[in-house]
Amino acid sequence: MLSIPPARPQFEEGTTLDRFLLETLRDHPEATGHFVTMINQVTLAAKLVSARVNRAGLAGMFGATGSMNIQGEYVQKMDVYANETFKRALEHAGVVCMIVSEEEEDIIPIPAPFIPGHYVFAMDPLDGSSNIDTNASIGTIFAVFRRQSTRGQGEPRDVLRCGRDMIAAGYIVYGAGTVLVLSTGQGVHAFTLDPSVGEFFLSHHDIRLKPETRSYSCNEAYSGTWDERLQTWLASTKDPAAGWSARYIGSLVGDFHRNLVKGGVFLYPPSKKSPSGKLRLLYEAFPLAFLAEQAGGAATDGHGPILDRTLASLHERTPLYIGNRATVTEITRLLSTTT
Ligand code: P6P
Repeated sequence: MLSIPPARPQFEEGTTLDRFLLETLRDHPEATGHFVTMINQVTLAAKLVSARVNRAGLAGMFGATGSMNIQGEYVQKMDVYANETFKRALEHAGVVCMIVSEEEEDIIPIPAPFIPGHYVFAMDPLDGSSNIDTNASIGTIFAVFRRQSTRGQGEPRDVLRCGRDMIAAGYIVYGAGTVLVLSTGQGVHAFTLDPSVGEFFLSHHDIRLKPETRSYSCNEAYSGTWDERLQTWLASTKDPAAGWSARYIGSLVGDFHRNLVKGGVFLYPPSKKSPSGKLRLLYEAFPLAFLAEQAGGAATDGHGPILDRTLASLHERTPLYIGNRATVTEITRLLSTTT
């Protein structure tokens, strides 16, 4: 009679992303293997982009391509590489019915002979690209919806959705290490790439935003054109007794990741330069808001929760206040009161 080994901790050291997904999704009968396949393809693309980012300077991948994207931003060589790498990793796997990318104006259909799948994948393939040449953290951000149409190529109604319809969200931050942060609605978990074996291992289980951290991230150079109530709040952080510190990388993924791990709030308000805010609702604000709420934080556009918004156009922009729930709530209340 074989003795039964003692129960193992569910998420012991050395838990791979694949094992984590299989163990956490087995209670979701509706989660077909397609979702795990999709995330595995995301991790393949992440490893390829990580390897290229880490030697961008050696591979002639610094700098701009000379062309401009839909956002009116100069496209960096690495942007193009990341965009193509994630598309190629996903389009053939039979798991997505469309891809939406910051780098492309229109919905990206699934090319023949590949079969469209259950999910909508929206991404900023390489956020923070202006930092590529400075070796600062940059990242890929993604949001996942289950399609509403029943078959064939995805339709606009599959992606013009309310943020609450998202079924998963995540990002990969390419920094001192490569870390994939993911939530499927059961908390936020981070997986660190061990490049020596090419595997993502669970490194942070159930991340919770630290409510007590008084750290803010914003581009203060633009604060002179912000709403006066926000300028008053920003001025209040200068009181030594208030105990605030400021951290700003200028790369949304890097700034968000620091706040997720250490606590803090990120602000990108409307300004004269970006009257509707600079960040994009679908593939930046939606996924990070999903993660922030799953980690016990909050995300608003200054009026209400980002996740209550419904997307009206693929690349629409939004103001974003995201991080510690108390601070985001305080700022949103300030901006909602009539002066
Ligand atoms: P600013 C990077 O270009 C980006 O889209 C985000 O990653 C970042 O948070 C923001 O722009 C920085 O904008 O106006 O402060 O340079």
